[in-house]
Amino acid sequence: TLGDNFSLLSPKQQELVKMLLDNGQEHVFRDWPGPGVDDDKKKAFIDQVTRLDSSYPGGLQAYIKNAKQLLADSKAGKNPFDGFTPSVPTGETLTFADENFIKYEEAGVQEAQKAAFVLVAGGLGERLGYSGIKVALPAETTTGTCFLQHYIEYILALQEASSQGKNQTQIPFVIMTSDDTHGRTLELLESNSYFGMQPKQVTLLKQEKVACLEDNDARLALDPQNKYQIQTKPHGHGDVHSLLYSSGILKVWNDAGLKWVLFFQDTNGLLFKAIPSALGVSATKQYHVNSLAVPRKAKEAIGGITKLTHSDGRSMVINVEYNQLDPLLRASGYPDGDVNAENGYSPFPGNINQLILELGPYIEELSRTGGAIKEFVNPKYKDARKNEFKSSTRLECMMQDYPKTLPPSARVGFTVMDAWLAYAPVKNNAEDAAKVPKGNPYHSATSGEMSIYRANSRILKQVGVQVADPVVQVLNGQEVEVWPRITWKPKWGLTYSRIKSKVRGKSSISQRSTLAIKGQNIFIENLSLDGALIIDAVDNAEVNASGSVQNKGWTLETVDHKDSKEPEVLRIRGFKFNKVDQLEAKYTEPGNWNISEYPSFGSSKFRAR
Ligand code: UGB
Repeated sequence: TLGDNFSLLSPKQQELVKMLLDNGQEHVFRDWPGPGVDDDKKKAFIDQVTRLDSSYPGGLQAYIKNAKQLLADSKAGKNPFDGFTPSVPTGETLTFADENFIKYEEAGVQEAQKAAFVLVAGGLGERLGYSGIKVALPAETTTGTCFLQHYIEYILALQEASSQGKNQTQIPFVIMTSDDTHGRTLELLESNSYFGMQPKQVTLLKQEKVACLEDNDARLALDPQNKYQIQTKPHGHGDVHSLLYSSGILKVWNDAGLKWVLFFQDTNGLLFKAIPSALGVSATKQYHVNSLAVPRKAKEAIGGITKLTHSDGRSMVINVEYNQLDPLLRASGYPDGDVNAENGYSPFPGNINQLILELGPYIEELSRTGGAIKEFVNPKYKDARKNEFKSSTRLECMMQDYPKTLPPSARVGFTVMDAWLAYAPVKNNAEDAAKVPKGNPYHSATSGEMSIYRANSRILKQVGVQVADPVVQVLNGQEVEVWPRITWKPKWGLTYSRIKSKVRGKSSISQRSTLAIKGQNIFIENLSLDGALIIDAVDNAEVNASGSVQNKGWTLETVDHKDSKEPEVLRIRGFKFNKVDQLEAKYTEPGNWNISEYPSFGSSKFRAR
C-alpha cells in the first residue's frame, strides 16, 4: 500500500493522491511495495495520473464523478432522450450553382479571411483498417494528392481569394492529433514543407486519452501487465473544444479579429466544395452554429440532425448519432424507426460533422464550460444485471454535441447540400463496404475517389462541357459509377463562378479520359479530350487547353484487395491506373500558351490509339 511512499511525494502530488483515495481509488495503490522498490515505476504512475488530471476539464475528480453518474444511468437503462420528442428540423437547403448558392459562395469567400480551420485527425480509423494515418492517404490516385495536402491547398486558395491580392492574412490551421497520429502527422507536414503553408500557420494540438474504468463505481482500470499504469482509451473528437480552449489559441484569434472557426474531419475529399457557400450561410444568417448536412439514407452510418422538443418546452436542433436514431424514433411514435421516406431518403438530414462556429459566442460558451462537452459511456456488460463489464470502458464525447449546453438564445442552424458535391468520406474497409445495403453509400476508399471524379465531371457539365456519362463497374465488390478522371487544384476551381470563368466555347471529354489541371490560369476552350491530359503551369502563365487531344490514355485496372503484391493504398480502393500514354504539358515560364502548340501535341506517339 501507499504507506511511506506518500512522504516522498511533492505537496501537489500528495494532494492528487488524496483526491484519488477520497474518490474510491484505493485499489490503484493496493500492491505498492515500500520506498526503494519500483520507485521509477511509481514515479511514472504519478506522472501519468498528473497528466490525466490536467488534460480533463475539472480534472480526474470531475472525470470520476461524471463517470459514476453516467455508469449509473447506463445501468438503470436511462434513456438519454427522456422527455424529448424528435421531429424533422428545417434548415437552409442549397442547390449547387443556383443564384442563391453563388451568392453564398461569394459571401463565404469574403468571410474566409476572418476564419480559422480545425481538422480533427486523432482517430486511427479502425473501420478502415489502413496501417498509416488517414490524412496521408491519397484522396485520389490520378495525382496522388493526399487528404492533408488537398485540405491545405484549399485553405491557401481561400486565403488568396479572400484577400484579393491585398495584404494577405494567413488563415490559421489547427490539427488535433493523438498519440496514434501525432508523430506521423508532423512528419508528413515537415517532409513536404507543410504543403506550401507557412509552418507558423499550423498548430498541432494533441489530445490525451482518458482513463479506463473497470466497474460501475468508476474504479480506474490498471493495465493487467503493469500495475503502475492506468489503462487509457480515446475520449473522442469532442476533445477538440477543451483543447482549443486550454491552448489559449481562441483568444489569439479573437484578438486578431477572426470571426469563424470551421471544424472538419480527416477523409472527405469533397468537403471544401461546400465550404465557401456554407460559410456564406453562416455569415448571412448570423448563425452561432452551422452544421453541414446531406440527404441521409436510412441506417447510413452518419448521425441525423434532429429537432428535439422537451415536454418542458425546451427545444434544440442537434445530431442524434446513427446508433441512437433508430431506437429514439421507435420509442417516440415512429414504429418503423429509421427508414427512408417516399423520396428514398431519411427525413432527417445526415450530419457530416462539419461545423462552423462563430468565434465570439464560442469563446463565451467555453469560458463557462471550460470546453467540457456532454459525454456518454458505452460499457459492454458481462451479465444481465449489468454489474460487470466484459472489458474496461471509458467516457467518450463528440464534437457535434457542443450545442447541447448552449442557451436557447443561441442561433443554431444547419445547411443541407447535395451529397455528390459535399460528402465522400473514406471510413470502411473493402469487405465491410461490399456489405453495405444496395443504394447506400459505401464510404470506402473506392467510393471516396470515384466520388471526386463524379463531382468534378458533374461540375464541368454544369458549366457547359460535354462530359460523357459514366460506366458502372464493380470494384472491391462495390458497384460504382466510373466517370472521366477529372481533377483540379483548388486554386483553379475554388468556387462555381471561378470554374465557370475558366471554361469557354464547346469542349468535350470522353468517359475513358483523364484530365489533371495543376495550374491556376488554365482555360478549357474548345477542347476535345479522348485520352489523358495533364497540364501543369506556374501561376503567372496563362494556358489555353484547346484542340483535339487523343491518346491511349490511362486505363483503369482492377486490383484485388487481398493481393499482397499491390501496395495497400491501391488494394483498399480496388483499382489502379496504367499510364499508357498522355499529353503532359508543363509550363514553367510566364506568358500566354496554348497546348496545341506544345512540342509533343499531336505527335504520332500521342495521337496513336
Ligand atoms: N477523431 C479524433 O480526432 N479523435 C478521436 O478520439 C476520434 C475521432 P470517425 P464517427 O460525418 O461521417 C462521425 O471515426 O465518430 C476524428 C460523427 O460522429 O471517422 O464514427 C477522426 O480522426 C457522425 O455523426 O467518425 O462519426 C475523424 O476525423 C457522422 O457525422 C473524425 O474524428 C460521421 O462522423 C470522425 O471520426 C460523418
